[in-house]
Amino acid sequence: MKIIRYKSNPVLTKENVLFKVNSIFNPGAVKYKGKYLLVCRVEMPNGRSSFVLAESNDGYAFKVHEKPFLTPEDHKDCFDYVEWGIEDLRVTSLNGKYYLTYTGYSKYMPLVILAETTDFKEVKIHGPITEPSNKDCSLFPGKINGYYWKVDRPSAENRRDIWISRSPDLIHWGGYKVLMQPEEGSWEQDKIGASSNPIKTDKGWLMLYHGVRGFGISSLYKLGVVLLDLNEPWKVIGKSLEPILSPETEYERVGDVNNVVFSNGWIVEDDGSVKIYYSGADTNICVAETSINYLISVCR
Ligand code: M1P
Repeated sequence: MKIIRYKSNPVLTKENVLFKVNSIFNPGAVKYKGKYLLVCRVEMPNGRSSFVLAESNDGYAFKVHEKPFLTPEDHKDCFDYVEWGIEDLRVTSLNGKYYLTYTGYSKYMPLVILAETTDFKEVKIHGPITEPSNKDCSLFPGKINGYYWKVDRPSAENRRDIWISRSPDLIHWGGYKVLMQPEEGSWEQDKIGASSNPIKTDKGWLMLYHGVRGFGISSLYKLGVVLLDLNEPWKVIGKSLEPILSPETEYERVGDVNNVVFSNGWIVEDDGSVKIYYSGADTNICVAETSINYLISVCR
């Protein structure tokens, strides 16, 4: 199975949200109690983002909750670092809990916030786990060599590469290494960033990422995939030679930011198929389907 866009995309637009928002996009995704759960970014009328939950029995028809799930104001102990919004959340199931990593925006520039929940009602906010500037943080869904691992993108001074680091407790991080750099002269040449949490396969950790290339005054955001070594996850052992998803349809080409496909959530089914939740043009939520086998096969 290649990548197949759902025929009724987008699955969510701002018209599905019961309170006033400018847009709904960039969702984290997880299966919770048999349901598909999206933790969606909603840009509020003041231009700052919060998160709202949307749930579905089949992965296509979603109902958005009536109230926001998490807002900047919920961050009592670290409000200064999220005052301008919280964005692009990734969900990772670890140790019987769901860990949430997302971007906090403020006058200090973006940094990564860690939080955890068991029920998607009560959230324990741990606060920043990076300094600014940093974003696009995903956790590996298990320990490797006795450590937790994360990928992210330090962004200060125009850094544009993905880094990997390790931690004994998810709070204190070190052992930083460059994992991937954008390939010069290609579709990803300007910058890259990790998508959702890597998936463990018998061939390696499968990781989705976005790559950006500027064209005139706009930038094209596309998706690629890499395979990382199972025991030494800082080693890239395979990489898609071309993007696996590019902006093509009207709902990916035209919106608040034109020509963007961006993903921070995917769900693997028991049969090895994968639902990639993504946004078109920073304006809606879409789903595309593929399989683990296909994604591995394009990594050379
Ligand atoms: O507009 C496309 C994306 O731009 C940014 O992506 P990056 O993480 O590469 O900097 C983010 O603002 C993201 O939310 C947005 O979808």
